[in-house]
Amino acid sequence: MSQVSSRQAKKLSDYKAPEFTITDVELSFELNPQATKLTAVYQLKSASGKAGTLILDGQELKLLSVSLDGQLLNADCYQVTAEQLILPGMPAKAQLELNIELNPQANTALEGLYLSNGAYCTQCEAEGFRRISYYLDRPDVLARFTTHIIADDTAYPALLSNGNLVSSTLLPDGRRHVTWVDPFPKPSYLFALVAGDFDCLKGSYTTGSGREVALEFYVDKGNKNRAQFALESLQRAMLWDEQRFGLEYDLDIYMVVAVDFFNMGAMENKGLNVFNSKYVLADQQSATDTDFFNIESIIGHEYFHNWTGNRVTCRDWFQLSLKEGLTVFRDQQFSADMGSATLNRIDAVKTIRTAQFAEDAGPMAHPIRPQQVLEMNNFYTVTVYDKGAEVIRMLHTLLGQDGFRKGMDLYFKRHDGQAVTCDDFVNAMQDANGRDLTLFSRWYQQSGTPELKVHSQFDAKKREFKLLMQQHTPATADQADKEPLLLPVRVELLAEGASLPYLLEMTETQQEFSFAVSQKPVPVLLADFSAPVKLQYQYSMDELLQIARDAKDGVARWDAIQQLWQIQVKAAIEANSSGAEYQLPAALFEFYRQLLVKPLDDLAFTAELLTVPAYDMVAEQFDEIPVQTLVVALQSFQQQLATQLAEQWQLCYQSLQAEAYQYQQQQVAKRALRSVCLHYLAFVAGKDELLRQQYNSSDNMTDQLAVLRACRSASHPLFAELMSAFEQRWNKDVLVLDKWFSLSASYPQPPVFNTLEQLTAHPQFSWQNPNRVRAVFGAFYQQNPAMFHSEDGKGYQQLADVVLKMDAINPQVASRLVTPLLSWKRYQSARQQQLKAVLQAMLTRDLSNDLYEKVSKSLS
Ligand code: 0A1
Ligand code: ZN
Repeated sequence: MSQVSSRQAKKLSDYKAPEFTITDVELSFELNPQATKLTAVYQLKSASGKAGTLILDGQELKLLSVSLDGQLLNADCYQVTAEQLILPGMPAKAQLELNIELNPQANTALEGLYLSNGAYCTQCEAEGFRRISYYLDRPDVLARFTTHIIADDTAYPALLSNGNLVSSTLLPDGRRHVTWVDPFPKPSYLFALVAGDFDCLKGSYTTGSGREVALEFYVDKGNKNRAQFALESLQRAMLWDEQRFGLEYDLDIYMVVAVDFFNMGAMENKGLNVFNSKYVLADQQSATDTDFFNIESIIGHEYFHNWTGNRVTCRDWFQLSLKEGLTVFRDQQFSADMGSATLNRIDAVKTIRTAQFAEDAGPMAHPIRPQQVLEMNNFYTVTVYDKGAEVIRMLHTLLGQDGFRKGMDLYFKRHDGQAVTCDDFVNAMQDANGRDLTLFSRWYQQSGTPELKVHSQFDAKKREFKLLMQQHTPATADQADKEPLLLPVRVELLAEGASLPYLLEMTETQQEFSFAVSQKPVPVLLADFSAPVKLQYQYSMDELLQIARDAKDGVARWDAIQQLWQIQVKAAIEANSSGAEYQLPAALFEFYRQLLVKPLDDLAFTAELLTVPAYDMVAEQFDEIPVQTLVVALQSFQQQLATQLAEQWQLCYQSLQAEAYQYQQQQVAKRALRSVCLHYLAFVAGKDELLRQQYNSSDNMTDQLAVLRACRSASHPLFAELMSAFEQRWNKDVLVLDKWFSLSASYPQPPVFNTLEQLTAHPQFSWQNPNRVRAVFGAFYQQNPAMFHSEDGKGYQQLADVVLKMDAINPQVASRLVTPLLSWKRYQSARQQQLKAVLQAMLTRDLSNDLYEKVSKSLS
């Protein structure tokens, strides 16, 4: 656990270029579970050409010896602290050799070198390399790496690292010695090593310029078939990046290793990606359509990092969005091209409106380029990633596809092989397009969610329609003063059955835009969610229904329905306060009835329109969230829709017959609509047979899980029976069992507290494995608002206990799990007290920096 002295926040404004750099690194690992020996040899160079003090980062390392230019140093020639190795009088050019011992088996934080089900594996981003060796562990030190791995040949036939394999020798003692050389200079965070006994699925890809690249997927024994889809996704991603951005892969081999123990989704180590196995392994029996989608998108994401992140990397960690915002933007464009652009966009909007807006409104608010950080791992956030992608997307909107491409080309031309800043990226966009982006750059400095208030005026005589717009960004926890931003606002004007599109650029606090029209139009504002803001405009119910029917932009049509639901929620809360039960208006039933009788051509979009918004989408609209009222209202809406349109759900369901499973867009869309129908049918009495029938007869996980989810949402009596069958069927397949863990933890009734205890006692549950912990407790707080926020505070206490337990095992996981407890200011006073009490109790403990940063901020 960290000492008080290490709780030193780092600031962007303190950035200094390093005094020494490392040009070449040679690492030799002799693997052993408890005592791995590492010899690290660095070629060092001082930037100024002068001798000086070299300070290397290091954590939890056992340093055995230090040699300088071949001479063993006495221990009094250097100083070792908890986080540094300090070497005074370092010559301007030198070779430094370190001998270190590591204990991968004891590493439960999963940073540095650790064991995942017996296989060695590393995770170095952001600052994990310092848990492998003392180093200049910062992204602006780029070195060529050579890696030797020595391990028992029978137990660890696969010995992998970055770059190309240059030799492999069997030693007389039965161990193998392999050597990998990565010709591309890279920061330490992109280093990786893997050693294990895997099945390997092989493929290849021929680049546009005719080079053949070997593709290798390393997975647990017996899982080779489940990696096929990931391999094909990689081939699609490689082709897409050539076609869309002219970017080719640059090594002879690209490897992906799937491991069970992983803190995040995946990691883009040069030439050797390490993936959480849930984002590699899939087949129709064990994975849902959403799983397939996520695999393609994350495989794409990590591959796209090879240029946006690896070839051009970050100068410092404050610039994280340089690679992450841009790479998320690129993976979103890829997914849009592989499937439905509208549905992908809707998903991105949901993420921003729920998690990102909540982050802006909470104690951890930060700009996409944070200015101050205690623990870097806390800044792999929806703000840096997803709002970062929105900022890139706005550039794309402002410059157009061709202008954006010109900017990308210039960015690579200028910065290939460098570690740069977000300003360098914006400058490339600016210079390639001859456009001043100074005002736009504020998006990188300013945190918070802008509110965009719009009024309209119509002058029939002048035949003029005006939009009066005001922008205002409320203060955030980290920043009191806000300035106006450049907002690209897409608008459609609907009149006489036609729709006219405009792109407005708002640059001031207040602005007026006029349009020559012959009739009063209905304005479709912020079409395509063209800027990550909260829009306020007084729409009537009829206008929203018209937009839902007639707007050109699918996102705007969906958004109109979202706004309709928000109106219903507010009305239900009002009715509730006077003790009445709120009935949904006839016009809404009618709209739904028509959609069901005659679904749109795009069935997935139809399904999306027919879905009542989730709790978190609705909750985010409230400064003070009325938890139970919202839960009750949303449940009642679903019940009313289910009952009123029971016959239509049934007919629509029957019209969509299941076919032999394929992961293919039309089929995915059809299953999505079937699942929505089934969801409502679970709220209607007498549908047991239908539910059971789908569960038993379907040939794929998507349709089976749809039954379980429907039963869970409706608290249907069949739930227990089907869940037990599911558990028996998948007991040995822990990745699939995670779905069962999550469903169990999200059952919206009080027995869930006992269930949570049983789940953590399940033979397949492990506190050491982040996937298991997230499957249970992530689902509990994300998908079970009724129980997480239960009146007696039991849900909060439950999560707080788990967070503390996890902090001793894996601080990164603990720190992510604590998030829902931090926003105590958003609840009514009884809940505020309960939440504050658990946070205060936490702060009396010896916390990791990860957890301390968040908990202390939330209470300050
Ligand atoms: N760069 C990876 C995400 C990642 C970040 C941190 C990690 O460990 C602390 C692991 C992975 C990505 O964007 O995919
Ligand atoms: Zn990334």
